[in-house]
Amino acid sequence: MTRRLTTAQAIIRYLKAQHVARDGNRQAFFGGCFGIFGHGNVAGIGQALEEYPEFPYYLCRNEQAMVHTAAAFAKMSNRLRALACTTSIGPGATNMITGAAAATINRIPVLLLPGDIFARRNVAPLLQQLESSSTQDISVNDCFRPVSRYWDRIQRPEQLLAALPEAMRVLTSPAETGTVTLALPQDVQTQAFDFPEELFAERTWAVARNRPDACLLAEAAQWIRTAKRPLIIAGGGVIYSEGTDALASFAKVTGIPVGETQAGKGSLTFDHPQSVGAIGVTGTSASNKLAHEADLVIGVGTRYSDFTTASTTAFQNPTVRFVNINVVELDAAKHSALALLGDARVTLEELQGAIIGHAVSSTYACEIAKLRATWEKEVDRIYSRRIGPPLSQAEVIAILNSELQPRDVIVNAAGSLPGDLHKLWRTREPKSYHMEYGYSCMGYEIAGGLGVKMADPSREVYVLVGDGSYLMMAQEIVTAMQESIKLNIVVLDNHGFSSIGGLSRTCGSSGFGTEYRYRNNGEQIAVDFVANAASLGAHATRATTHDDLKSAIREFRDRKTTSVVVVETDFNDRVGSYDSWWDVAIAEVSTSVSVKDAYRNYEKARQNERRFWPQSG
Ligand SMILES: Cc1ncc(C[n+]2csc(CCOP(=O)(O)OP(=O)(O)O)c2C)c(N)n1
Ligand SMILES: [Mg+2]
Repeated sequence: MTRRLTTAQAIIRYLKAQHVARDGNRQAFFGGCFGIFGHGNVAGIGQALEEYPEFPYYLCRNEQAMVHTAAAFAKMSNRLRALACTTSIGPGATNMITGAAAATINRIPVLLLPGDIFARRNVAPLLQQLESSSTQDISVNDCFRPVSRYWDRIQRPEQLLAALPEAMRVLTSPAETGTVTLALPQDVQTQAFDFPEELFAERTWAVARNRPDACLLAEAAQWIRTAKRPLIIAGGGVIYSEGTDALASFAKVTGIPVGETQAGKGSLTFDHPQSVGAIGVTGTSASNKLAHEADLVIGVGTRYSDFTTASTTAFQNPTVRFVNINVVELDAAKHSALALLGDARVTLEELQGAIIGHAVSSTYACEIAKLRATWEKEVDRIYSRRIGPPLSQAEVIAILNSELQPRDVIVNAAGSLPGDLHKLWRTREPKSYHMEYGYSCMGYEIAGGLGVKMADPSREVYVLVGDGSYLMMAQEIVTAMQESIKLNIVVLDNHGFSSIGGLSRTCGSSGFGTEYRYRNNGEQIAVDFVANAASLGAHATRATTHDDLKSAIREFRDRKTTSVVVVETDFNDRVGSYDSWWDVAIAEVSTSVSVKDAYRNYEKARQNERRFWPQSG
C-alpha cells in the first residue's frame, strides 16, 4: 500500500504521527509548526500545512525568534515535545542559525525545515542563492551543519524514508538531542512520490531511562562514603529527567549540599535544608565556599560550563575528584570523573540505595546550615534595600519574587539579570525558573516566553527583559497577540548594557560602547518602551516606584492578554559576586594604567585555574 504525496505533504503527515513515551506516559511529540513563508517554502511546506490544518501552523515575526520559541517549548516540556520551524531559502533560513546554535548548546530538541535551492539546478542562480566557483553542491544551509546534531539535505522524495526516522531518533534521544535540520530544496518539496503507508503509521519513540554500570555505581557509592566534604552540582539534567524529588530525597538522607547551575535552578526548592543555591560565577557565598573545599563533586546532569566551574577555579581542594551522572558521555567524562552514564533520576535512586545509612558528618552538616543561614540573610538584606527611583534591579527581582505564585514561571536569558536571578531568585517549584544560559542569547526572552506559555498554558509566565534584549527582539509581542497567548513582560530599562558596562570596567576599561547615548551631545537616548509595546498591541504601562511596580504586577494577573510594564533601573547598582571569578581575557599591553592593573590581577587570578586529573582510591 502506498500513498502518493509531495515530499512536503509526506513530512507533515509523518510529523503528525510521531509520539514519545517515558515511564508509560505517551503524547504527541510535535505541537505544530512555526514559520515564515517565501518562495523557498510557500508552495511546498506551505501548501502541505494548509492541507493538514490539524497540524497547527503559527506565523511568527522573525525566524530566529521562532527557533527560540520552539526551544523554550521543548525545554518547558522536559524535551518530550517539540515544534518544527519552516523557512524560505536564503535569509529566512540563515536567520535561524542563532536559534539553532542556542538549542544545540542547551541540548534542546528543535526541528528546522529551511527551504533550499533547486535540486535540478537549471535555473541557478536563484534569488538569494550563494554561488561557489568550486562546487554546486553548496548553499547557505550548509551553515547549519556545525550547529545541528543531525543535518540532512533531501535531494529526492524517497530519501525521507531514511532521513525522517533518523531525525526523530536524534530529537528524542536524551543524549543526542539538539537542533535537527532537514534542508528542503524547493523543487523537491513539491515532487510527488508513492510513499509506503507504513511511514505514516502512528509511531511511539520510547525515551529510555538508562541505568549506569553496576560496578561503577558501587565504586561511586564507596567514594561518597569516604568523602568528607561532598557537594552535588545539579544541572538541567535533573529537571529534564523529572529527577527533582529523587534529588531532594538523596540530599535529605545523605545531608550532601546541592548547588545549582542556571539550567538546574529549581532542582531543589530554595528552602530545602541542603539547598545552597546558585553555584559558580553567579553563585551564592554558601555554594562557592563549599565548592572551594569539596573533596568530592557529584555533578548531576551538568555540562560544567565556565560559569559553573568559575572557569575551573571553583574547586581548590588538591585531591578533589568527580562523580558525574549524565546521559551524555561527553559530559559524564568531564574532569576525569568516575562516569555514571545514565538518567539522572534513576541513577540517583540507585545511588541512594547503594549508600543506605550513610550521611555527612555533624560538623559538615552544621557548617552547611550556617552557610545557608548567612546566605539567606544576605538575600534578605539585598531584597530590603531601597534606592531611587530609579529602582535597583535587585529591588525589581524582590518585588517579583514576593508577588509571584510558586507555579508562575520567570523567563530570562541575557544581560545582568541572569546573574542576579541565579543568586537571588527563591525558587519554589522546579519548572518556575526558565533561563537560557547555555547561549545567553539576547532576544530569547519574549520569544522564549511564548514557547513556555504554549507548553503550559495553565501557568502565568513573566518575561524579564533588559532594554538591550528588548530592542533586539520584541516583535513577537505581535505573535502573542495574534495567538491570544498571554505574557507578562517586565522591561528593565537602564539605557544600555549594564552587564557589559560593568564587565568592561572590571577589565580596566571605561564601559566603552555600552550606553545608549546620542553621538552629537552625549545625552541619554530615552526610548519610549511603553509606546513601543503598546504599538505592537500589548497593554503597556510604566512603573517608577516600588509601589507602582507592585500594583502593575497585581493588575496583570487578571488581564487576559499580554501586558508590558517598563521600569527604569539603575545602570550602576549591581549585586556583587561571592567568592568567584570568571576568565575574561584582558589586553596584555595597553597605554591605560587601569588596563595594566587589571591585566596584572588577571594573570594572578588565572593561576587558580585547574586541570583535574584522575585521583586514585
Ligand atoms: C545576541 C547577543 N549579542 C550580544 C551579546 C553580548 N551581551 C551580553 S549581555 C549584553 C547587554 C544586554 O543588555 P540589556 O538587555 O539591556 O541588559 P543589561 O546588561 O542592561 O542588564 C550584551 C550585548 C549576547 N549575549 N547576545
Ligand atoms: Mg540594559
